[in-house]
Amino acid sequence: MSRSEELFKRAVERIPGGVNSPVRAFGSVGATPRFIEKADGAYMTDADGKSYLDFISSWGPMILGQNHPAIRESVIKACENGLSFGAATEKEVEMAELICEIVPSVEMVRMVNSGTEAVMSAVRAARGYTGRDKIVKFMGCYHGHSDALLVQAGSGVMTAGIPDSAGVPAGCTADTLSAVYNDLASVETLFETFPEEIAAVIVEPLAANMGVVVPKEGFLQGLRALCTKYGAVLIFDEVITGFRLGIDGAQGYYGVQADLTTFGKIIGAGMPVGAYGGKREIMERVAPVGPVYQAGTLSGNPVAMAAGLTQLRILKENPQVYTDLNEKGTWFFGEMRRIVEEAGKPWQVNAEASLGSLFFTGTPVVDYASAKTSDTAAFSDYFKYMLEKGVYLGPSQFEAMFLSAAHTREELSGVLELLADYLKK
Ligand code: KE4
Repeated sequence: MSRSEELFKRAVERIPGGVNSPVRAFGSVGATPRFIEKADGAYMTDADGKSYLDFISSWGPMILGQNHPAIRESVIKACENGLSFGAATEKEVEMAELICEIVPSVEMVRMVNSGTEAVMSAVRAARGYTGRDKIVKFMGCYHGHSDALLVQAGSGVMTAGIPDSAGVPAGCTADTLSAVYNDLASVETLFETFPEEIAAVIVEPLAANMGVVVPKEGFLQGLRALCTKYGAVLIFDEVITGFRLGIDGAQGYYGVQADLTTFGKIIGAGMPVGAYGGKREIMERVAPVGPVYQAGTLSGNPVAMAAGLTQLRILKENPQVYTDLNEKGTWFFGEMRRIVEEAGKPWQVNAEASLGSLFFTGTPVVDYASAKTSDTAAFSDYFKYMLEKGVYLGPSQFEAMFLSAAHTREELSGVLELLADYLKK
């Protein structure tokens, strides 16, 4: 029995599914999860000493690669001053100033401890600011596990095939309206039906939790216009895209400004960090200056801020990182598409910048319904083949591949060869 199998056997006794987050369980791909011992650059090494080229990057945070020396050193240095104070610190001011400097639509920002918290808080701020109750989300988008957002969600919810979570009272989702990603008419209909009741529209500006689904031309611009017309808050959930598509995220990449934006992942560089921010007039409704309550013992934790500040400063001071990363992504996913076509397979490769997904369906994937036409059994077979060959993909058809600055073209060429061999099977 491998160490991972031994550890998994123990884990399932004391942790639901043996994991602290469902997408790690490998349940949907029918394999034993690998228990990871360490990671460096583009590689992770499991408890049995086997190394994998890593396409998870901790689900996005490790854009510069794992175990980056400067980030590691900043964490160690911060630890020497203590781990947490429950009091204001200079690093929180620096982080807030840096985010507001980098993202033009963000005038004020509040740190929290996860993307879930960031989204939950942003939705509450939008409701408090507008005095309205309803929110619009898109089927297949995932915004963390707060009650109101667990409606036809993507990521682990979609992977598990549970359209909505048990344990969420009907009242918690009664004001959550679902629209179709890339379908502006589905949003317009909701606004026409509830012209003065919709507090916010929340969207992944580049969807990455039903696999990668790229916004159609005009989709984001249309959401911006509808929210402005009806006085609703446009929330961009940039937990994945923030500081990934470019230094100013999807807003800079697609040229559409949100009223509120949620962040996570990259801003913590692997430490537990989330944030929400945007228009001053909205954020000043948040306690203690306003009536919208939100709090957190470890929010703005100085060690986590040290990690995030180091990563964001490296990204801000080295724009070439994005040029190289996005060119690498365009090449890699373009090659994947070419190899799939040359193999005569109908599969779809959706990609944008350093994010991409191979969907096992002949249907163009533009929304939740088309993503769900994918053959998840075929994906599982592909996943296990790649894992055996030392390539660690997200263990779900409905997750993205994340490239980092640490992935070399030589290593990626090796993955493309494995894909070509696999498709010949
Ligand atoms: P967290 O609470 O997991 O930090 O963030 C929730 C969240 C919010 N918004 C978006 C767009 C997200 O992608 C996420 C979390 N992403 C998943 C991966 N698709 C996290 C992985 C997991 O659940 O273990």
